[in-house]
Amino acid sequence: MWMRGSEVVANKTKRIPSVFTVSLVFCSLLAVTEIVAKSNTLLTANADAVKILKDRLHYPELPAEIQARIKNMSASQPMVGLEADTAMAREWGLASIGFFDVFTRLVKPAKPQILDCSPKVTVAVIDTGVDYTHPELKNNVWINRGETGAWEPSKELAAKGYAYKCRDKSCNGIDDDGNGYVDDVVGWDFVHDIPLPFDTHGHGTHIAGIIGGSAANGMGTSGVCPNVSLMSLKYYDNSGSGYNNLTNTVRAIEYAVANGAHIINYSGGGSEPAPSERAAVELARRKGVLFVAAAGNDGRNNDKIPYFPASYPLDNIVSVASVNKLNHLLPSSNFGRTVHLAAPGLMILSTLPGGKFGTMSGTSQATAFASGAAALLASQGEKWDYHKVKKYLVDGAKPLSLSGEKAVIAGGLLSIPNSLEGQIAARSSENASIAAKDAVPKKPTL
Ligand SMILES: [Ca+2]
Ligand SMILES: [Ca+2]
Repeated sequence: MWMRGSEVVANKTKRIPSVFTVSLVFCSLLAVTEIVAKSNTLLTANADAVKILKDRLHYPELPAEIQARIKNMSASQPMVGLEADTAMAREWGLASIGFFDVFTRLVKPAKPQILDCSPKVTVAVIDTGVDYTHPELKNNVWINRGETGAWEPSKELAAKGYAYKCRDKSCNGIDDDGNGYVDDVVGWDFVHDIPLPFDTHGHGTHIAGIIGGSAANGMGTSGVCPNVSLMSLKYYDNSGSGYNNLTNTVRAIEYAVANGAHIINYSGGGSEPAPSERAAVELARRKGVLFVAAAGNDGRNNDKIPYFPASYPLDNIVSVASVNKLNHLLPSSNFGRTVHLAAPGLMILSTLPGGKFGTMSGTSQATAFASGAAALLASQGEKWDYHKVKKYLVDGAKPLSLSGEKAVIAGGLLSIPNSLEGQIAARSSENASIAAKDAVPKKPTL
């Protein structure tokens, strides 16, 4: 079949994670790592996740080490709970976005108008997969309820001699919820087309931890929205072709939209547009999904040389640049009037596969901070509306001296307190106008 010009372009297009440095600091960095090593109860999870994962050992694509870890997961146990997270002080990003102005060190709201992050909010992490067995992430795994629960083969199937080892919807080999994916309980691995989107790279797990790592469990740090539901969608394979990574990106976006994600985090991209990808982000827009995307790490102006998907001119996209501790744009970060926000992106401490922690840098990490903030705003009891949440993020940004062409639309840095205050103010002004309308008499009083 002949390909149209645009599809030839798509063939060359690469979609790669927007990270530029990785520091996999394992055993020596943190006391956290020692805790992980000593405890035999850290691989506990909610009962669903334990059952689901244990039933998945027959997937040969997973490395033996990971299969062994899943096999050794223990049954659900109470979390250690309500203990300040040991590494929180080392993670400068949360402090930089004003997180501790509105949340305590146990990540409880410091003001009565502010609500906790809600598990009803779902963020799809379209990335290299996620280590959903990580002690910081396992309690925040999105579960597809259409693929859980006891199951028995029908009499017809049994009569045909079908032998089912698994008597649960999560592993019966049937697409119980009819969404086109068999046994997709925690998301999907589009690279291998299997239901286990496990991360063997590190990038996706790092991103997931910034968005929604657990708080007050005495280890690691905290995500910006530490109770959010994290849907894991693996699109990236570093040995795969650019075309495959793009195709898998499109499928992952479509999955996220069809399966209830409010926010999509896409910490990746490439320099060439692709009609199929744009159509998928437009679909997300029509379905009311916010698409938070990395501005890219080429150190250039996206207004002149765009970076996709961040640069598609769609109003559900939030494009994010990265800054350091001094609020200077990283030299590697893209910028421009088509970039919405800046967020922390240098040496960010977060989760890594295997129960580990380490730092990574780039607009990928900045993007995850913005997604976490969007999830927090979505948790405040207001009807979900991506327009509003994007506005709170952009209007609430803290002005920085990003000048000239290096400015971004918001004029600066993601600010959790400002965005939450903007949301509270908008809500009270809406309530006031409703009250004023109610106060108007229905008939003139003569
Ligand atoms: Ca399904
Ligand atoms: Ca099933």
